[in-house]
Amino acid sequence: LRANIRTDYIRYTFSMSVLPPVRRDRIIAQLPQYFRKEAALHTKEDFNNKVKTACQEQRTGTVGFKISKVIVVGDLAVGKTCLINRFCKDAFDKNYKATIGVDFEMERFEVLGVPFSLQLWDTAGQERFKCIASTYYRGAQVVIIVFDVNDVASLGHVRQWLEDALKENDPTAVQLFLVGTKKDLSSPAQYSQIEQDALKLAQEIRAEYWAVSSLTGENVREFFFRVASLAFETNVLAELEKSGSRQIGDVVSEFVGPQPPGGNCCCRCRLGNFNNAS
Ligand SMILES: Nc1nc2c(ncn2[C@@H]2O[C@H](COP(=O)(O)OP(=O)(O)O)[C@@H](O)[C@H]2O)c(=O)[nH]1
Ligand SMILES: [Mg+2]
Repeated sequence: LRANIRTDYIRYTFSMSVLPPVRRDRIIAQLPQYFRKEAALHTKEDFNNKVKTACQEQRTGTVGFKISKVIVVGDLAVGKTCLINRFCKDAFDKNYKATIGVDFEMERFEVLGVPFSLQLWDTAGQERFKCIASTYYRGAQVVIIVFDVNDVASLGHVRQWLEDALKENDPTAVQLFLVGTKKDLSSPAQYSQIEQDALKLAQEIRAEYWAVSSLTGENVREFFFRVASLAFETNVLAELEKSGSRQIGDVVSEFVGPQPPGGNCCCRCRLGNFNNAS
């Protein structure tokens, strides 16, 4: 406990004295809405009341020092790096990273007045060889699986990416997003066709579905704000539960898509279809 307090103190001192204020365009005061109601992690219009109260009363414990790990996976060339660059640098297709191994970007937010950071991990092309190191996956709170809306095969590989990511994580604790990229390249007719399949898959694996274009920027900011908000909300609720002030019966995340057979479920259901198929 003593060591914890000390680390928190150091982090606090560090954040107070070294870090610049959060960018004005990273301030979240209202819950950003889902993209499609059929495949949303939850459909509430506002942040959980307990979370709002805790933030108002500054009872969010260590959440203000917390950094949530977000990993981005998916086939090579579906647009993972461009998606991260569009959000973090507001640029498209610049070669910011010519590194070997893995790399991450830090994005600092302020949610309901509380500082909150996302650590966005991007691969350096190892997905080409299907050999992403387990350290890349480990400890992820959010898993973003990316596919190209113009490439049906990349959607077909989503379950494999999910299985790889969940091997290293507690599947019940992971918040999952399925993101279709390069929306600018598809006609409305083509897009709506693949969206049907993507929504169905998102419901099966209990992911929140989004479609974006990193080229035009469509939905990119909205998407990451939603990720930050839901991750934050979950962290505050967990913190409240830890401190015992949460009442039994509260729901942290309520998935609204059809429930997979077998009722209440977590990872087994997420992977069930895949395992059956193989
Ligand atoms: N038209 C269009 N092209 C994109 C988009 N996102 C990525 N690309 C292109 O797709 C290719 C692969 O992108 P990249 O981000 O490197 O894919 P990664 O391998 O998944 O990281 C690049 O040539 C990008 O210019 C997009 O939203 N629209
Ligand atoms: Mg890349």
